[in-house]
Amino acid sequence: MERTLVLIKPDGVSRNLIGKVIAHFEENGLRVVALKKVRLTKEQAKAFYIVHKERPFYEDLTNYMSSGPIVAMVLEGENAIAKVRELMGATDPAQAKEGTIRKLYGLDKEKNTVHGSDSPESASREIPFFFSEFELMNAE
Ligand code: FUP
Repeated sequence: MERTLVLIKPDGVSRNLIGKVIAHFEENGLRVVALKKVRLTKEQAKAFYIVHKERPFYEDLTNYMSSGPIVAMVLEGENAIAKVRELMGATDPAQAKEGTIRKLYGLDKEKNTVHGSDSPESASREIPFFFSEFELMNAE
């Protein structure tokens, strides 16, 4: 069993897609371990995306991710990290495969509805960014 962090980004929350996105994961064998709706400050968004700090889109991305509420969740399943990445689809919704969340709902490379950890190292950093030990225990 593996755990990964998923975010439903402001475009997903504002368009009432929380239920559809979670259903997509649940119907594909992933289990919700922890779940919350939050709004990041600009500083928190910058900290979350710190690995992208040199990228040209860092400023816009962190403004966007702090522009409205998001939903954070920890999903669990076999190969959860890779499975979530597959179900999300490519970063650019125009390039994403048919049936993926970003193909179905994404608007552009920035407003692409979902985030999922891209490696075990990222998941280990991103899960505790949003969830305490207490929120993650006894969740089986
Ligand atoms: P992904 O892992 O598919 O979410 O995508 P990346 O790690 O390549 O990108 C990280 C974040 O930057 C994603 F939320 C999308 C965003 N991004 C932009 O806003 N503009 C771009 O041109 C590329 C990525």
